[in-house]
Amino acid sequence: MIKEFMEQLKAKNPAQPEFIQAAQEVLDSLELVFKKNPKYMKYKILERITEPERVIMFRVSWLDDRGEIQVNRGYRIQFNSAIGPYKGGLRLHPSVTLGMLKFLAFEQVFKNSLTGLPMGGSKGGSDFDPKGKSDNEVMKFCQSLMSELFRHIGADTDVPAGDIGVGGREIGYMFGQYKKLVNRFEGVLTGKDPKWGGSLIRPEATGYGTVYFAANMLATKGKTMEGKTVAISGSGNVAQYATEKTLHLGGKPVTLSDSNGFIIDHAGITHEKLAWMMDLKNVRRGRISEYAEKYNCEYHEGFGLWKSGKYDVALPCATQNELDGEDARTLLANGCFCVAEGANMPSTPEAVEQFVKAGIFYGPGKAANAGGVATSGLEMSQNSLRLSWTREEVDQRLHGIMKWIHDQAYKAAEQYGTPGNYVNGANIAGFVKVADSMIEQGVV
Ligand code: NDP
Ligand code: 2IT
Repeated sequence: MIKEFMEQLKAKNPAQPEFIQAAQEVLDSLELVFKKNPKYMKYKILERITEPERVIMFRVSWLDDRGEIQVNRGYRIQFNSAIGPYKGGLRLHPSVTLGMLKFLAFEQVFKNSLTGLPMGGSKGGSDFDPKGKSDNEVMKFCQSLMSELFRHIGADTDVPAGDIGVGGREIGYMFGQYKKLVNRFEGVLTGKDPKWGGSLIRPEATGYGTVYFAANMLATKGKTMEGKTVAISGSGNVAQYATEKTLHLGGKPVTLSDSNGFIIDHAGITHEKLAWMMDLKNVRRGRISEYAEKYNCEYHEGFGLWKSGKYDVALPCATQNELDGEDARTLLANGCFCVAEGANMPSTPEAVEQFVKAGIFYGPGKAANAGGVATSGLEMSQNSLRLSWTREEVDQRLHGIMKWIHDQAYKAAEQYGTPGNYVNGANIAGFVKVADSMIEQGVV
């Protein structure tokens, strides 16, 4: 049944390999649910849940510093609003296509449902490459993007946030333009600076949440992060705070990467080295190779990080499909027993299969990295209340939400006869709430 449906989905969505990959993974888990609950067939939930409610594509023209006209393509995929206003990040990267954003928006639907907060799923962005652009050019681009996007979003309609290539600076430029256009100060974006409506802990939340999720999985067998050697990929927002939380919990982070290569610091990345790296990446916008020069450690070009040594825990925090079947086999052969995904769909289907078969603690992105969007949900709540919670209060809530997500996924996996399989658990727990809400709201 799922096989036939996937054939139709592929025919309907040619040249969208990431979307098909994400859908296949979710649907494989749902076979178990459909057998138990035929109502989802009757209500054509598969057909409806794989079709975005709305796709917006638009031209983004702007003037670069030389006065030349540049043209990019902007997108917003409003995938599902059954349980709340659309919610999801904006990605700025040259690899952005419609299919890429459809995969991310689709994942977001289930992830947001898992958080227990009232948020639908969406994603957007552009093929604009922020690398090598001046602040002025980034501002011009963000303003142009928002001069179209503003009419499709709103605090109760669709609330974008950051993702690859979108951090505090970009959110600031977009928020300024939105406010000017609508003449309203509202919580239309999350990841804002705390001076103008942002939540404390939102920058930290995805990375912190990923490590909390890993710790929750380990705790089911009485283990902790203490003393574990941890491989982390990426060096952006998620990787930075995954590194910090690993240190807080007594682990030893030893790797980081960017799109050029990776470093291995056998002595361990300390708080001081991390602070230097964050300045390198967030302020000076340099390359990770400079870390190796500064701290005299190994640097390798390319993507060999997962095969580069013996790691107890792996936290992929860079991008989709960055860890393949061979990487997974090598990690397992070298004794890795815990993988928590800070990035969205970083493991290829073959890698996922290896991890699940080996029965290690494997936390898929839609569960393990949900702390970011969950804290965005907390930012929305604070904006609605017109007050701000303390760091401690937000962190405590984040802790509670990550435990809730873990337990939901853990229980659903058990209930459907695949104990310890967080892939099935997360997909099923995320799906049921959205699907039942869709049925209750009629054929719309
Ligand atoms: P950033 O832009 O801050 O950092 C991205 C990092 O990944 C950089 O080190 C970047 O290297 C590397 N990277 C990006 N694309 C590629 C690529 N194609 N190949 C190799 N390396 C790459 O993004 P985030 O840290 O915010 O996002 C990282 C991942 O986490 C993404 O999958 C994102 O969807 C996911 N995520 C983010 C959340 C958030 O709140 N920000 C929430 C949940 C998930 P370089 O600088 O060289 O490009
Ligand atoms: O993939 C993700 O969950 C994000 N990029 C964060 C989305 C959000 O709305 O905070």
